[in-house]
Amino acid sequence: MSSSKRYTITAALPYTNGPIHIGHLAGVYVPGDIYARFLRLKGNDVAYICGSDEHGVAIPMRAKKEGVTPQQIIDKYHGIIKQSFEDFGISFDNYSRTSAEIHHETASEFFKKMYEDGKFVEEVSEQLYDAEADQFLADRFVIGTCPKCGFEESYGDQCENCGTSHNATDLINPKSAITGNVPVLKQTKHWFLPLDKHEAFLREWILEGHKNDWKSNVLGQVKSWIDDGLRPRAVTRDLDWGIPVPVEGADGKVLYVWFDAPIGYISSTKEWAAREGKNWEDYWKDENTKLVHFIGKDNIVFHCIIFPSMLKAHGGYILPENVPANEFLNLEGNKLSTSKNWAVWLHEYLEEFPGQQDVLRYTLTANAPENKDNDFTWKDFQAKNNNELVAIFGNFINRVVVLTNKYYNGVIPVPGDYSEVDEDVLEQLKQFPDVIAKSIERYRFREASQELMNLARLGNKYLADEEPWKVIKEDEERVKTIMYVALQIATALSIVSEPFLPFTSSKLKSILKVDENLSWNDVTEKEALLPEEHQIGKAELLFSKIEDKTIEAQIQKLEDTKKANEAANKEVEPQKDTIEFDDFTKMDIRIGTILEAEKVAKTKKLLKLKVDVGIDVRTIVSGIAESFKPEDIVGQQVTVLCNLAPRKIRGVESQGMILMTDAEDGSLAFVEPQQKVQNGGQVC
Ligand code: B3M
Ligand code: ZN
Repeated sequence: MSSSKRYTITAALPYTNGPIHIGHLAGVYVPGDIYARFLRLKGNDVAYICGSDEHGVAIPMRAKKEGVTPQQIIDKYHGIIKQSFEDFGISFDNYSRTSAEIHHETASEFFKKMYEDGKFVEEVSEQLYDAEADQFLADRFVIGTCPKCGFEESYGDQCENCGTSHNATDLINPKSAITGNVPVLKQTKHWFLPLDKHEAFLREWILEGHKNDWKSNVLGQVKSWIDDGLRPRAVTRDLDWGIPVPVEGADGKVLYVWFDAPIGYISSTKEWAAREGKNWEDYWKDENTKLVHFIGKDNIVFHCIIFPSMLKAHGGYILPENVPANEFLNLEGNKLSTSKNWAVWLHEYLEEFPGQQDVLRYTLTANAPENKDNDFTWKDFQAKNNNELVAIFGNFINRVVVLTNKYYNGVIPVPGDYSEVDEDVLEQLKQFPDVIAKSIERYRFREASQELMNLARLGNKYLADEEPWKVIKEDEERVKTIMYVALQIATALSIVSEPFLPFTSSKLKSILKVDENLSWNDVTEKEALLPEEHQIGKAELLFSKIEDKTIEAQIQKLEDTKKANEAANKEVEPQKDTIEFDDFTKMDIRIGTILEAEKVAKTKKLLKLKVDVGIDVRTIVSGIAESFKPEDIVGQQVTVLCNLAPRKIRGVESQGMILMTDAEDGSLAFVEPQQKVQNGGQVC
């Protein structure tokens, strides 16, 4: 890749219906950031563009769920998302939002030009309608069976299971997501993008033109859609949340979110260019500019088929050079899910692991789902940190800085003659920038991150083999050369780590007091990255070991989430067989108070309780140890079935039963009186 080109890099606009989680980061934002940072380091003109996707049915649905307005939802999550990206070092040149005026204008103009050029098909057709909700059903307002893969929870516009995109009327057994009703058909007018008319162009441009440089997972999906036959897609909706359709006869209709959102890349670029005194058209209309879209696989159809067809139909725009879509990241073996809260949320990670952004960046890159779905586990996160970042990268740097300060007060020594090993190590060092660059240029960020770690391994092994701490006793001149070589490797690491580990790179550059003008190419071209007599700073740890208890706490947090999900989705038990009143009167149910509680030895679930039931104080064994600590429930008022025949449980005679129920978070809850009741109070 020759230098000083112009790049427009876009990252999928996150819906503002929830926070960012590690799946978004691994799939889209970290790879996009590595690519943007690398291209800047190589001297290119880069615009890394993103923003919040604030229209679409997902927003009013979330608003309804939280009992607030859609505007309150987008303001809440736009703020959380924007801040968390900044704090995580995602170096967007602009992060806008599709509720911004500039976007409404840009998307409206885009639609109007296509409309006036006759690029849409205007059609009155029968669409799904929920009479009770008085709402046409599109996108996430309707759930049904995907006509392509049979997934039974496909949305009206897209199936998250197979990624395919369809019209709501294609769904099998559709159901309203608002009322659960079976929708009826009702006539309404919409404007359709005739994708079928773009088939020849798409085949030529992608399946021929990019068959050698686009990822196989992307080409595979695009080919299957084209081969299945492209059909006209409605680009307007009967909704009150979105950008009003800017033509006559479109009252009550808005642009389909997947029509307006990709145009959000353009409006965000315009917003940035105006602020920076640049010409936005250089980034979207100049054939020399390279446009690259970073997305997850569920967005391939929109970025490879629909948006390029829009750009082509509108005219005057460049088309994407590449769309290196990633597959999905799972979490501890389960699919990440915003709705089920099964996720590691970025804003929570930043709070719980302060200053450790790069640990997550590195782990998500080293395990990125680049060609197949992959799994994030907290154990692996700990291993990547402790065994690679701490034990290799951090250990090497710490030795170099500590020894340079110890032997030379931090002043770079003048080296003597190089040994063969020195020559070889310095020769290998010069190869790394190109090796890493080639992987990045081919969107192989996992591979690139391992080459970065190999550079740290080279330094670590060189020091371990040369053992300056031993040689210093008999050959001080030799140690000067060893430390000089090691310092060149450390400086190289500070430069080539920047795309992957920006926080570490910055810290390391300040420890070594590296010249900010040192570039990526200098690592290969310059003889000395740190000149003799240069003064470095004091040692600071770059990474710290992550202890088991920290990881166990995160795993427990997920376990608790899982229990809460199961409880929230638990089917209500059907009613038991009818009993006679006399059957009920046989039960003697009283209010009692727990006086003592202790664990039953060698059991996980059992507590042995002393309970004052008014009649007497008795021993009752209860399976509540996983929900309560003994010391926390002394004094708790409880409901007790007193005349249950006594029975021995793990050697303890239990005289009665404490009545319990399932709490929302999946734990157990006492059935306790609404106010203090005298022990022995009868329940009837
Ligand atoms: N808002 C993200 C998603 O489908 C979607 C991307 C828009 S990029 C223009 O999860
Ligand atoms: Zn499907």
